[in-house]
Amino acid sequence: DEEEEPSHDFIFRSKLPDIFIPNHLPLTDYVFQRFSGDGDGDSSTTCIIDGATGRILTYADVQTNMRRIAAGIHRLGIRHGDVVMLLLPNSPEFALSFLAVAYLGAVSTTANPFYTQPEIAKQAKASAAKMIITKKCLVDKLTNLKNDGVLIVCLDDDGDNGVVSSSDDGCVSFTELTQADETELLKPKISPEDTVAMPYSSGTTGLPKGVMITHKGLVTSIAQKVDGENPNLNFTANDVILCFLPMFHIYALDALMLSAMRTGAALLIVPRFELNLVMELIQRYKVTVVPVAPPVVLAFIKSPETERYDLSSVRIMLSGAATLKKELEDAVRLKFPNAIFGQGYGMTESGTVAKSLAFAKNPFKTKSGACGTVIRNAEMKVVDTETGISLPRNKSGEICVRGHQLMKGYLNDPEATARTIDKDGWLHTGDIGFVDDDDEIFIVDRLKELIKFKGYQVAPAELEALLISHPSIDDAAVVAMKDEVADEVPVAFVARSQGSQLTEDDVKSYVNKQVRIRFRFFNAKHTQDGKLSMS
Ligand code: 4UV
Repeated sequence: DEEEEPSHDFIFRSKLPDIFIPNHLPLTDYVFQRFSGDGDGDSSTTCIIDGATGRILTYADVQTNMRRIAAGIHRLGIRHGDVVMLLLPNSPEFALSFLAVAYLGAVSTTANPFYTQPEIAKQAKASAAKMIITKKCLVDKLTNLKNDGVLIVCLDDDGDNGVVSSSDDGCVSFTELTQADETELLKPKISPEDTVAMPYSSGTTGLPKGVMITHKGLVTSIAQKVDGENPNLNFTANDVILCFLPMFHIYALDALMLSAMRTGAALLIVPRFELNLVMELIQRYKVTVVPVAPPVVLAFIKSPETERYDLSSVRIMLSGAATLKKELEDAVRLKFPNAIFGQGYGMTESGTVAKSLAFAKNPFKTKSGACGTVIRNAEMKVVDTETGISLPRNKSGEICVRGHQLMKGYLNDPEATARTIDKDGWLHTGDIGFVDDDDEIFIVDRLKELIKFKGYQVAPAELEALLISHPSIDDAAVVAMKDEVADEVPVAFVARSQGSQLTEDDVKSYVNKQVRIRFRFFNAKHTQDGKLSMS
């Protein structure tokens, strides 16, 4: 017992019992399990609503498209284990491409469509992507990669216009994929340990790395939320789940898109967050689930326009990806009279770590400011950051998590993998927090370098490396500064080389050619002990 044997780890678990998780299945078999054989799903129900056009895809449409696109990319030479980059804004095509690549046993590396040309090239090369699925308006950023032999598949900017044309810019039209003959492709053999998704994350330190998420890992993560008699996150076939959070990021991919499909819910896909458009869509489609990140919560709170829309259909609002202040949580509740509000806590490397039990089918009472309770079929401990010894309830330390949902490791980086997942299988999150008497988790600080700008990752090491590469910069240090809107913003301390007249604007324009990161700037100088201080 944890109280009597302090020499043993204090291990925290969900209040929900463990369940059977069919994580031997390939991801797409698992996700559409209810729609196959004697499953109880009705394939004629809505799976995807395209918020941009109103187009609807049923569960039957999505599975047919998935198999056709899989056959199409197979015909273009993509095989089991090959990497395909998805460089797409939120769209039905993002979902279909991801599913098709998974169905084929290949790997999707997802990238932010706002990335600059060098950022895309870096990820495409590091992941050895053989194909990039993207939109016409982004193709210009891919010229060099195309010249290096990467296949570019391109969606028309207005979506799929049904015209097959291998356009003269050397890109394959996406329509060619959706019109492929699915019977050409034999169902590929997939092992649960095969990588299916490879988003990039800097983790606890250093530069962004490919996070190898397996079929088994994703199936486990989805099941931990939405499976069982009393699911932790009770999505049902009657739900309309709004998705403006970026689908290239683990939060939307795992906890929204795939979890929605597993339960037979409808996913309303929106390309980007625009407050009034989002409220209009909530009203029009009677949206029941609104997943957000803290800056969106703030936008709702500050807007007087919320009064103009009928938001009464919303029964769940969940926030994640960054710290949400208790006051914001309390304030946003008032805007959604019928919604249960709660948080989720996760990480690219581990999928969902915690979810509020207020979202369970048979819900529990929860507290404002908590980021959930550890998901079922998993273990959590909190360790002293100096000694590594595990701590009891109400004591803050580094949060560690263990279970089949964790990543397999970082691509080509066994050292970084070993630093993150220890020999006993514990993933060290780099987050500081505690578990209270009711099993609720509170995050109070961050041990790792990572900066979270509006919930997006900014790796200080990346920005520092770039700054130092400037001939007139001697040294640079990047840290996080608290910000009301963005949660955190990166701040760079820059030491100019002697005699340099370099201005703040020079530095910003140099950086912005390379990365999309916006940051604040301070002049700095070296102190005698070799550290940087403000000048
Ligand atoms: O790697 P990443 O960018 O990943 C995320 C994932 C968020 C998810 C995932 C699945 C869910 O079901 C869900 O609800 C949310 O953000 O960044 C990971 C780091 O972001 C911080 C924390 O420092 C993580 O290590 N973070 C994520 N969620 C929270 C958070 C939160 N609720 N409160 C405070 N910090």
